[in-house]
Amino acid sequence: MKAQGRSRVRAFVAGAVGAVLAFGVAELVHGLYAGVPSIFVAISQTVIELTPGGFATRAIETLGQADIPVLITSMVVGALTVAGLLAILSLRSEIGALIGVVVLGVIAVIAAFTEPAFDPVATIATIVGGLALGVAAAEFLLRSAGLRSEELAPEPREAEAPPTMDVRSREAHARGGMEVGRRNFLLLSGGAAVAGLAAAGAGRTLSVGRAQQAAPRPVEIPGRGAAGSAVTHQTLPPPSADASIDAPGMPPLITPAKDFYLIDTALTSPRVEASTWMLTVGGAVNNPLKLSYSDLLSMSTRESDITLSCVSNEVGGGLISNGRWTGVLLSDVLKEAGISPGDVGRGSPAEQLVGRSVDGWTSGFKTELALDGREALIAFGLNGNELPIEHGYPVRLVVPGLYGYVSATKWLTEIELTNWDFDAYWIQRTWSKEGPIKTQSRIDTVKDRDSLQAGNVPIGGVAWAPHRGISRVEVSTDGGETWNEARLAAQLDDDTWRQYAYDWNARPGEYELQVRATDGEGNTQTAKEAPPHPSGATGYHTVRVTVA
Ligand SMILES: Nc1nc2c(c(=O)[nH]1)N[C@H]1C(S)=C(S)[C@@H](COP(=O)(O)O)O[C@H]1N2
Ligand SMILES: [Mo]
Repeated sequence: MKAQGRSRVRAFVAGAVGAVLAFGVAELVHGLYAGVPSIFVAISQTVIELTPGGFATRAIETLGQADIPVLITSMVVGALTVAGLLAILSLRSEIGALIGVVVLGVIAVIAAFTEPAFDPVATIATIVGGLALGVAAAEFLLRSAGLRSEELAPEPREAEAPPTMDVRSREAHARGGMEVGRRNFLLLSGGAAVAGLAAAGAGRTLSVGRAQQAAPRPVEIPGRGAAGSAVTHQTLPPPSADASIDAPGMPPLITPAKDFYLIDTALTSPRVEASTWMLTVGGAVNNPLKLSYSDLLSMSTRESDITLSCVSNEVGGGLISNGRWTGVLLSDVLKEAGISPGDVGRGSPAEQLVGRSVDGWTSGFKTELALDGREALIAFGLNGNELPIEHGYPVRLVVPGLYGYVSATKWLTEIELTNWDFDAYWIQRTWSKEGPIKTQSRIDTVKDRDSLQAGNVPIGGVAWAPHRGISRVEVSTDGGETWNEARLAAQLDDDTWRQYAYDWNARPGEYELQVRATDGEGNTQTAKEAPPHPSGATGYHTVRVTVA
């Protein structure tokens, strides 16, 4: 029994080491040649995509934040476990184990083929080669552990045997295999595992180095400033000073690109070349279009200040940022495609505008929202520079007033007009079909559990109700019993957040600070608390402080 247990452990180790080598080599090939996707990332990505809605949706929606380490760890543990179990299985049925390996290979191929861009021959070769190496290594370890001899010999006195450094120990030969002592088995497996990890590490380093984007370049529009053209390129003046309130902790009015919140389902951002990028505008349009990057830049462009927010943002959370976007009006492109407002009403075949990404991700919203005068953009610039890769380079959608999950497709490659039946990525995963951004406000200058000095304390932050604008912000210092009018910075745009501050004369005591905003239509945000799922969090941001 004991000997059998030990065989199993060794077989498991052999299989796991084989998996490390297989993934290590695949990762190294990926590092050396971008045409082969990271098989590990591809499989993890497929796991994300296949995870159904409900419980998992929040975890996935916020993958951009903290859950990647969790996912990677479970993927590694899962892969090693499967490989280890297959090696144990191979002790009884080599055919069974081999079938298992083939199944793994097929899964890897399918996963890799869902990656945006790859070289199929090299990818298959890498998967087959990696698996072959992994199997060979596991097989070698199984043999050197004496687990491939005709019958499993008991392991006599091995513990007492003096440790020996020669791999092909005589003692092992005597029993018909090439069994090595425990220490040598550990050395061999450890060495192979280290080699696999080194290959993986080298591959990662190479691919990360390749993915590093030079600092985003300034947006350059050929022909900007040319006289006598029907095409216009509208830029914005710097925000006026009165659009910002100066208080410690207040977020900048326009979020620097490097601080812009990041949410997507991509484990690694797709790399799309602007020179080969194409946008298809199709579906229920009269005049299907194919636009290159330079086609897009030869249309009228504009800058627009638009606050983007994630539906997963908790009350008081940071999944919201304000950008100065450069792009082409979605309505101009739809016009070129032969769409007019009369074509997109309820029940029409063009009722929904679906944005598709190179990675297959989709968003969808009422087409009429792109035609009602709001500055919905096909955007290629953020804060004067080209889009950062992780924010959708070269081109994405930005629609004022809608949460990102229904509208803000990054790495945009296709716009399809279709009827309302189609459900986009997060809708299939149980989030609301329509995603208007809810009126919300946040206290930034004071943090929960702060201990403050008595005296003047500015309670300030941001309030937002994009496309409706903010007309009023009130602050309570007594948990919502009474409310004080906050002063408002000038509204940069109805599509952006608005800064506010209330100058509080704080006296010693314990306080519950709250904020509430009223939008441009006169509706005050609801006090009713709701979680982000399925249509966005509500309730008042509450901060408890002690004043001494
Ligand atoms: N291709 C792609 N586009 C996407 C997503 C995604 O997962 N894939 N996530 C969306 C969501 S949920 C949000 S909130 C915004 C976030 O944009 P940002 O990362 O630039 O802030 O992008 C949207 N666009
Ligand atoms: Mo989102």
